[in-house]
Amino acid sequence: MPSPTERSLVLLKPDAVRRGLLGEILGRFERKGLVVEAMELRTMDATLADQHYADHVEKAFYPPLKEFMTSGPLVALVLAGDEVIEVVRAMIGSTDGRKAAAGTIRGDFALSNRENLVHASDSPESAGRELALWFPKL
Ligand code: FUP
Repeated sequence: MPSPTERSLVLLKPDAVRRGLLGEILGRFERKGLVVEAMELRTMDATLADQHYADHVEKAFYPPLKEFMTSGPLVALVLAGDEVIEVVRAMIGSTDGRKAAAGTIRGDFALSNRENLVHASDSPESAGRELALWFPKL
């Protein structure tokens, strides 16, 4: 039996929506060969922010992060493909857009450690948790 295709929870953050970069970012994932299994424009509320960033709620950077993430609509995606979690993490680059490698999404389009355009699950465990949070019916 082949193993089921892996899934990742990806968010195109409010800065990506405001800056008109949805097509650019989504196009990169599509051209890579990843499959969009679900896609929804929605605004994160405070409760969802605290759940999504459960590991970060106590950190000093969390209040402004929460403010940013709830500041407007974002696009929540389920992407599927072979080793999609690792593949998407490589495509988005490191957290700080100023340090992210050229050729990555953050490296090419972000200049901030907070407004960095994309979230993507970083492990199978976080993908499972985040997919259940954002797309409980899937
Ligand atoms: P990443 O997995 O690359 O999104 O990064 P983290 O899980 O470490 O951080 C989650 C989000 O917190 C980042 F996308 C941006 C924000 N953040 C800050 O605002 N300041 C920091 O110093 C670190 C992270």
